[in-house]
Amino acid sequence: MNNICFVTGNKNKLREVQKLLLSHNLLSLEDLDFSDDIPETEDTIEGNAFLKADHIHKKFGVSCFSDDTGLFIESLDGQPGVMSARFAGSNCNSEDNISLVLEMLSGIENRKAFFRTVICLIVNGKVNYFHGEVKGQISKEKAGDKGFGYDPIFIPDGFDKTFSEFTLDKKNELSHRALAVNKLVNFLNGYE
Ligand code: ITT
Repeated sequence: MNNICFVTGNKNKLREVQKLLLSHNLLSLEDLDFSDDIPETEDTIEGNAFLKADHIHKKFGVSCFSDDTGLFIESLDGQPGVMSARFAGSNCNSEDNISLVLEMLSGIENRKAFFRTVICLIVNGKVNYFHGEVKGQISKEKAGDKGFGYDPIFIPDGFDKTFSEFTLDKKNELSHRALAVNKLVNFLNGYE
């Protein structure tokens, strides 16, 4: 298996993963000429990761994997969690989501949070999951212009700057996604 499709419509995720998965020829959804929306209707990130990979595996018969990621904030009872993409409403963007988080945390001292990524891999109908988590804090205001999504307000433990102030390579040294992708790479390297 040399070709593997990364089932994502998110170009930033694709850029991060392309730098980590060098042993295989990574196909994008564009390469498959697929641009439909795959509804994420499950109530867990594992469930949504499965829906995305299963859709493409069934439609094209290719080996593929998806990534579903959530930001879980302790003092918001784990929100936005599985709702991370649509936290501020169905047509919202990352700016809206960030504004809502900062508003909900206004005046709250406990700003602990973690990012969690679940990768769902499907090869020949067999399903495998790989997880990655990184703990940190939600900053009081946005900082940085790199990264995407909630990166401008997430400060990983052990650092004093947000993921948006990290280079892509530095984020890839410690992020939730990198931890999960490294497990995927180990699995794929032992596969053939
Ligand atoms: P695909 O489902 O097509 O892969 P998506 O952007 O919808 O792309 P998710 O459902 O996994 O991906 O993302 C949930 C939300 O979390 C979304 O708002 C992302 O911008 C955000 N997010 C995901 N990974 C992130 C990361 O590494 N840093 C910051 N925010 C992230």
